[in-house]
Amino acid sequence: MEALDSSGDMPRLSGMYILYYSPGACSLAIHALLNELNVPFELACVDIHKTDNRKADYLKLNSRGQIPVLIDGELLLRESAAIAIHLLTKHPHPLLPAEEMRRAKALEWLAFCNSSLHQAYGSYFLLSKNLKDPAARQAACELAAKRIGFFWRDVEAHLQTQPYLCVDEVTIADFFLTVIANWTRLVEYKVTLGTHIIQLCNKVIERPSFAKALQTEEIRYTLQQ
Ligand SMILES: N[C@@H](CCC(=O)N[C@@H](CS)C(=O)NCC(=O)O)C(=O)O
Repeated sequence: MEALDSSGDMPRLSGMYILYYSPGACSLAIHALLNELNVPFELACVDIHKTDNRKADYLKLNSRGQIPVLIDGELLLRESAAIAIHLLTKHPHPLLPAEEMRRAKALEWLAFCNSSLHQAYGSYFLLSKNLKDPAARQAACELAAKRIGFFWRDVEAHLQTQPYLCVDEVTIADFFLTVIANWTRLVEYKVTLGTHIIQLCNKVIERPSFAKALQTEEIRYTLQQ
């Protein structure tokens, strides 16, 4: 799976989506969604751990150097929530319910996962990677980990009486939640995932679409309480 051709030009395959992804990153939710929708797509690996996303050819696609990018014909789309909504608008599916109230709640939880929760981990990773002074690093990372824990406690409380974020229906928000939960093993400080969160994630990873995406990206999925 090549990210780009050597000229840095964007590959265009007619009638096929192209997803630029990094293994296990937030792009995994889009990858699983494309499987779930059963639409033709091509994957292009841009491994953020190898800093492929900082290379000039990728920066031509996304000047922010972030994953994911979706190519849909002439459309180049960044921001995973926008990509998810675009795909689910083009290919209506229960992962984004049609009924107004349910749809609104699914979008609310998608926004929470994609902004608040994702960003809490993003802050932790940024600080842990870049702060060199050990005491400053410890203080900042502990604070960032506390914020992650705060959000997970809120989710766990919400799930006490229901299996998914939107009551009894799995939605795209659960896909994002499941991807992000797997980043917890990368946090050096104690972050507890409640039993209801783990049950939700286990149900999501059993879905053939999600399992296939994990297998393709060669991701080990391990949640610890
Ligand atoms: N709001 C963006 C966030 C994207 C994002 O932060 N992606 C991460 C991977 S999960 C990334 O590309 N990190 C590498 C970097 O920012 O340099 C989205 O949802 O698409």
